[in-house]
Amino acid sequence: MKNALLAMLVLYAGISYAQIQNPGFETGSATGGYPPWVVTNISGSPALVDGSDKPHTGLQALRFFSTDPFEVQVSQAITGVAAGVYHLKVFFNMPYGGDATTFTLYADGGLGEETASALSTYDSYRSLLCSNIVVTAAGNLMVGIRMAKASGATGTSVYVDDFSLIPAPTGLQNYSFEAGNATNGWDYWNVCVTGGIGFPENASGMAHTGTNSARFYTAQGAPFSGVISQGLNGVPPGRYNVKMYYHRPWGGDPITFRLRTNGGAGEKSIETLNDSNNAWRSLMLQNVEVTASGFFDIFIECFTSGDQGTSIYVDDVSITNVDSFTGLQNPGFEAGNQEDGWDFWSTSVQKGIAFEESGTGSPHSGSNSCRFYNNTLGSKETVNQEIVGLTPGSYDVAAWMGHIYTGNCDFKIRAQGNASEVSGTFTPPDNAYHNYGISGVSVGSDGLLKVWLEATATSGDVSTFFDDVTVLPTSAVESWSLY
Ligand SMILES: [Ca+2]
Ligand SMILES: [Ca+2]
Ligand SMILES: [Ca+2]
Repeated sequence: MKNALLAMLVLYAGISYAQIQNPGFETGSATGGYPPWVVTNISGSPALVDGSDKPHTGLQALRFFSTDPFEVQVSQAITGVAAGVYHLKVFFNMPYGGDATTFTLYADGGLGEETASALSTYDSYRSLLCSNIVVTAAGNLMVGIRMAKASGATGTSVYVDDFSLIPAPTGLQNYSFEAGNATNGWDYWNVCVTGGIGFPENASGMAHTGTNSARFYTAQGAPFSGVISQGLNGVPPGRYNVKMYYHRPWGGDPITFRLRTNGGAGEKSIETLNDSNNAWRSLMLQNVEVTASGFFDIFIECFTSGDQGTSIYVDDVSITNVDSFTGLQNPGFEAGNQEDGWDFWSTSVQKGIAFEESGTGSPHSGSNSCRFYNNTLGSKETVNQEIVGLTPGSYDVAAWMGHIYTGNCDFKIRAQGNASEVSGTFTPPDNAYHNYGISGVSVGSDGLLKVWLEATATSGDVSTFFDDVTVLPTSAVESWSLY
């Protein structure tokens, strides 16, 4: 179905549109103001002071100063904007430090306010992007930024410069973070601090693919939270898998990564704790519905308690239409990058195909399996799949499992449809492959079944393998050994 927004974008392609006036605060002064910008003190009374010492470009920037808490807004009403979808970008700065200040960029094109926020305590200029502002046929657009210093008693200067209004392209942009950098912003992405202490940093030379990725540096002894986000539009309606790669190559604090999306049918999220990572890992959210609006918000959130300094990297975000995917995908871990269809929710997943030792541990069939390496007692690794399109009824879930090295492990299969979760734990007596399964998992009218395969190290050094997963109606199971 052709998206109505695509048609709107075609309409204004090549047509000039009314722009933001005095976007770089080059006209005016701290004493006379910067028309047509309107300053409103929401709380407190910060002073509008000369910002010519730290312009982002040109000779001047907007600057407020206060020792006390405040919230101030600067805004501008624009008329005659061609109907369509836009992104709004601005640069903000706290070059002298001070008390933590939240910068909230906002815009309203007639359908209500869109916002994007970042937190700063001390930093150079950073960019902030507010996505998918729909300007209606009336052509009116309100743009502005609010700066809120919630507490503290330190003299604090906040700077803003270079607003820009950008016609929004359709679909996912700059998926591999190859365009842009930490100070100008990665094109079409927000890479923003949302809590604690840290800042975006250049990531050249550390990439999952290409030469760049998105990166945060988090300070020692301070908690941190950040978000890497993009608002897509013009995405054809349907079901999508959303996947991203993350990395924490220098050690440091455990990081929780959360992938959160909204395609118009409500939020959906998945998260993983990364506490022993030394390689790129993936996180995938499955079966996200994008509605006819074509808007699709993707947020990659990361959190740390902050005892140690840490660098966090994210690269290669993808969206894959899975409308044609029904039933169990890639049951033998043979397809593509081994993980097609599966979300490896894991800290130490390795490729089964790379296994070169003799004895058990080779794939049960084909040339691949799902391999986890567990060298920490009690470490648990999970691979999961959210299966859609099943006929309602009772199902059995089984898989072949094996392990190698001196240690031992427990395997677990969990599955949930429209009733309580069914699970089974299995402790193989030896290192051979065994087929274990669970029975009687109820699938309802939505045809949805979530399956998790888990391996937990119970002693020593152990690599565990899953292969040849089956999901079959209970009545079809006659010859399995079910435990
Ligand atoms: Ca300027
Ligand atoms: Ca890249
Ligand atoms: Ca296989």
